[in-house]
Amino acid sequence: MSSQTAIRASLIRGGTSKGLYFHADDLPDDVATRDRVLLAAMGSPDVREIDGVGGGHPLTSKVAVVRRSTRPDADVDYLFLQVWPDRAEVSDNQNCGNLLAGIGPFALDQGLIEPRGDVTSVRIWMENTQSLAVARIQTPHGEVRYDGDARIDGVPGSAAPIPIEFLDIAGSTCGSLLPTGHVLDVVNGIAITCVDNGMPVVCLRASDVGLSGYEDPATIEADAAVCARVEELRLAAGTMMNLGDVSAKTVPKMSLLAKAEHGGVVTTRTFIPKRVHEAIGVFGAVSVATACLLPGSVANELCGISTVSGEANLQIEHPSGYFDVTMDVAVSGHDVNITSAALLRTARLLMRGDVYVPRSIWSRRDH
Ligand code: NQM
Repeated sequence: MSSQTAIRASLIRGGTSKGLYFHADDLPDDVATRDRVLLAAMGSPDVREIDGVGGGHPLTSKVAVVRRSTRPDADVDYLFLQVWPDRAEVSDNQNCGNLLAGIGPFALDQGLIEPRGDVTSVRIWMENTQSLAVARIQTPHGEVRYDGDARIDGVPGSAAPIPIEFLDIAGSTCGSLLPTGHVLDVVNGIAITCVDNGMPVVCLRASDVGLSGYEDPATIEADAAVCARVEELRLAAGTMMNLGDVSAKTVPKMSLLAKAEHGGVVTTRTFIPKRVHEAIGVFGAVSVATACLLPGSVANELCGISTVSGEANLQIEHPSGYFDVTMDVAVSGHDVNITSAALLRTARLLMRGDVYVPRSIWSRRDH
């Protein structure tokens, strides 16, 4: 008998992240056992994740669990799990819009749904935030097409475009778009805007913590005093955003803003939360773009956009380029409602097969 348990899995780049994608049925039902299996598969805890397939960074230590949906409005359900590289912890407290880009290709590839013509719309129920996304996947000749000429910043080369649309993500984690009830709060003397349009994010001026906002991620991570100050703000903001004690949580994200440098609306450096993102998360970008449209927010003051009803295209600058977000905006009096958001991602299947974990961690016969 083999000393290892083989588990069906695919390794997929989704947007600017990378992770293992599983059928829910191939993992243990018991959450504690499932988490031990995922930690072993990724090689956590170990900063290099040398004894697993994780990449030693939160952006490359991710898992998607997918099943056929029983909901009438969805094709598949998607649960995102963040596997911490450096500590033995698996967290479901946030969503991931980057791995989301790989869900349609995975579901089609694995026969969880059938292709429908040259482009298949896949309706995805995002379990972490209890909200829907629709991703349009290129399926000429009944197969997922991965090559194409769509480019996203943070990924070399080009690939098939995957446009994704969200309808109802406002307040999906914190309960409301403005979880503190205000567009502007002051914490430790620093003005912040707390927003949740798919991801809880705290926007603040980079200059308020002594940065220009144009530094590269490694320079910011090396500045222990800045990191401590940002974390202190995050802990305070987390409570104000109805998230409780966030010391062990991956939300809220902290987005340090400065005036746009390259023609976008604003420049961002985002703590996710202990590392600084090389780009920006998908829902993170949607939340920052939303803050840009809210009069009186830290972001709006920096970018000076006057909000109008209708379609708004916003380019959010980040350390490796731009993130384009398109939103439908409805303004009524002082209220600004974002009725939908859309963006472009790409994804690529990198490997399909079995990932192995020691049998002592999970023997499928115990399942
Ligand atoms: O905000 C990083 C990423 C993410 C999450 C993070 C994401 C999102 O870049 O939707 O995609 O903020 O933890 O994958």
